[in-house]
Amino acid sequence: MLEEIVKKNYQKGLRECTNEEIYQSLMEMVKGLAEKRVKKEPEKRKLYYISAEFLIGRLMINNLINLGIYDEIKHQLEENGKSLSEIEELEIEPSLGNGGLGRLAACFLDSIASLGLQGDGIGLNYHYGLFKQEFVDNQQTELSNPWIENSNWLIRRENSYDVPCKGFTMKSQLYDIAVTGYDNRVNHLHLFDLDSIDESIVKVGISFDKEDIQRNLTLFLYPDDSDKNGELLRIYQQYFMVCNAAQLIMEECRERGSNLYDLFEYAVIQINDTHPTLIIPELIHRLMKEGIGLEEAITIVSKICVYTNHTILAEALEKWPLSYLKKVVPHLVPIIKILDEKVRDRYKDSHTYIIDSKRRVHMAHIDIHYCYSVNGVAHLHTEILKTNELEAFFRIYPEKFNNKTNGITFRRWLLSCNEPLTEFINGQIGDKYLKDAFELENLLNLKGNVPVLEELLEIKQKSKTALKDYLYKAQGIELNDQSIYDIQIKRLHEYKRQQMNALYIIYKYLEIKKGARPERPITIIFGAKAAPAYILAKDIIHLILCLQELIQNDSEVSPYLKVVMVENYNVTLAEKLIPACDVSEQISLASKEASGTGNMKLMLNGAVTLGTLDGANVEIAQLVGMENIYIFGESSEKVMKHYKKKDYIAKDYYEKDKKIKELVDFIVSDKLLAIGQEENLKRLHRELIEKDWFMTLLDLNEYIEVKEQVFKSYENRISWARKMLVNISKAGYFSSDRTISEYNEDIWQLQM
Ligand code: 26V
Repeated sequence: MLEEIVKKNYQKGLRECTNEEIYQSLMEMVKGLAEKRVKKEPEKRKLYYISAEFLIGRLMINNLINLGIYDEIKHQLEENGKSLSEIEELEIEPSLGNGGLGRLAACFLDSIASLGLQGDGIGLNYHYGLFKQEFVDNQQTELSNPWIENSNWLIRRENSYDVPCKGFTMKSQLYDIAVTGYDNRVNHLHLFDLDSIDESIVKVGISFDKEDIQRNLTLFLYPDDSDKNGELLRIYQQYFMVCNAAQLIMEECRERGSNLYDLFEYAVIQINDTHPTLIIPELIHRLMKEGIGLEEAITIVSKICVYTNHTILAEALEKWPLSYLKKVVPHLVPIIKILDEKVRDRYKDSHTYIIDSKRRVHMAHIDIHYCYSVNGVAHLHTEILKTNELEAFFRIYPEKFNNKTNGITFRRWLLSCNEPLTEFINGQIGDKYLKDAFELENLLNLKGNVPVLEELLEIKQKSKTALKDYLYKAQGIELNDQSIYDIQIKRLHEYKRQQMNALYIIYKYLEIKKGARPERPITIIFGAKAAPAYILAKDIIHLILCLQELIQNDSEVSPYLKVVMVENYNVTLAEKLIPACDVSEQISLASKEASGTGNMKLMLNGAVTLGTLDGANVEIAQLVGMENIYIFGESSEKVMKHYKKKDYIAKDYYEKDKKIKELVDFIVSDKLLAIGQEENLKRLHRELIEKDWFMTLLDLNEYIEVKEQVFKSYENRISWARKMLVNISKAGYFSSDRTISEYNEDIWQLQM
């Protein structure tokens, strides 16, 4: 079939084609195959997963695997002297997400289709997505990241809707991306775009006129919201997304036979964090326009909307000033006020009000009152929601709260990114685990089999060498593949504590300077983007890059320690880094990481976790047992107590502990100041002593101690391989197929 398409397009054979021509033709073929698999007669009830982010990554290999033609195509290309992996490199990944939340949405779409459920995603078609990161003078700079330019996976549809805002009306244009299920149905990701978008208004880097909504709306994901215009633009984006979603959903449900009063039989809307929350007043508004009374409209909407909370960080819980909403969507304001009044009539506790005393609208409160399900994303996270952050709501609606521990799709995070490990597993236990991930537990029978454990070590070594080759080619980075790869890859945020890892590096550097060399060289790898307006996060990147340079140029230390911060960390890079990882850094301050999903991907690929009892790490620890994970740090309960009592004083740790003082002061040592910027380094130094809101110094000593233990136990290779094996075999629980089955059973109730 590929041959035919190539012939039609270029009048020549596969062998004569360039990789670019083959790539184009493969894409055409896959798009065609996928569309053929879309079910013509849909079931009644359908899921709509609305999210501001879908971090889908490259799609070619994933689609070939899911359509069951990967081996065939790979072989066919090889026969013609072509390499599928080289062709894959032509694909530019759309960066339609920041991190975990967006990637989770993408894994979920894969599992929904793979389980044969009828469910589409709805989001925005950002032309430049999240910024592209480059390092200049050891600082992060941001560039735009065009991905739609050449060939892409978008399919232009007929759908176009009016989106009325105060003073003007915008017109949308719908694009779809096929979501292929593994050996199953095909669903769609609907991405709405603005038909009057104008890419030419982007000037240098990622700057543009934030007030020119009718030309800028879908240019970037989460444009910098550090000022009022940035915040308004985000509200416009959110409204544009939900206004289109509401129209599409109502249109589709009517086509399937709904009279709108019975909407719950036709639709369930999963609200992914609070970004799509305006769908609630928007739907009420539209139902009322159809002649349905207010009370009835509220009841209908409350029967179809469900909400997932992904964070308890106060600064990330959206609260929009009512005045901003009046400026953007005045027609929704009376409805929001009514929703608030109904709450005030029923409940005394002012913590549950939608509009607070400062006239700010708490988006999560709209969701919790007017959705029929509220879920957290890991056991600990849900418990904290119930007993702390959302306690007042849990008292009113205990029946709404439930937990859905996150998961990852094994199609991408094992089959597609780690072929050697996939083959090893298939060889040992067959491939039943592809449909039932718990089957991976059969690997446990091999715990005592030394040759098998040795084979596992060889596979890891191969992936480490592959990463070394890739990073050299792609970024000119030189790795020692005989060193331990210790990896921390995630958004840059103080609560994730990359700065604690940096302080470990300082510790190790000083130790080596004193003559205490590690048994084996250590490579500490970071991948992280900092939000453009998040100054401290950028200071932390600066510190890491300065350490990288310092150590690189110090011949006493560089043979034993290397620091690498990869540029522009994204899904594509994650797929290369994860199979190669030995030690997985999951070191957030306990209670702050809602779940984490990188922790699951790394475990599945045979990395051993070094982490705190936070998010899903807690469940990983329970599954693998304490002998197969390295846990350190203050418990979430104690951390929360510190916050309540306000009794964590960073300065005390700094002043009373000579070692801590030495490490922290190194940030502003002559050596680092000679490399980096005084302003950044001094600010970070001051912050760690004067504030340290995420309690880095609290856990620092224990972190260093346990990390040293990790490196020591790495030297017992067979015992380490056993830990790897246990981690892989227990990862089945974290398949997103399991997560989605739970969502479906407990919340969505769609036909399988
Ligand atoms: C958003 C923002 C936006 C404004 C500035 C600061 C800030 C800080 C954090 C966030 C996080 C938004 C929600 C989010 O991405 N949560 C992540 O969701 C993942 C999937 O459930 C989960 O694994 C991560 O633990 C959680 O952080």
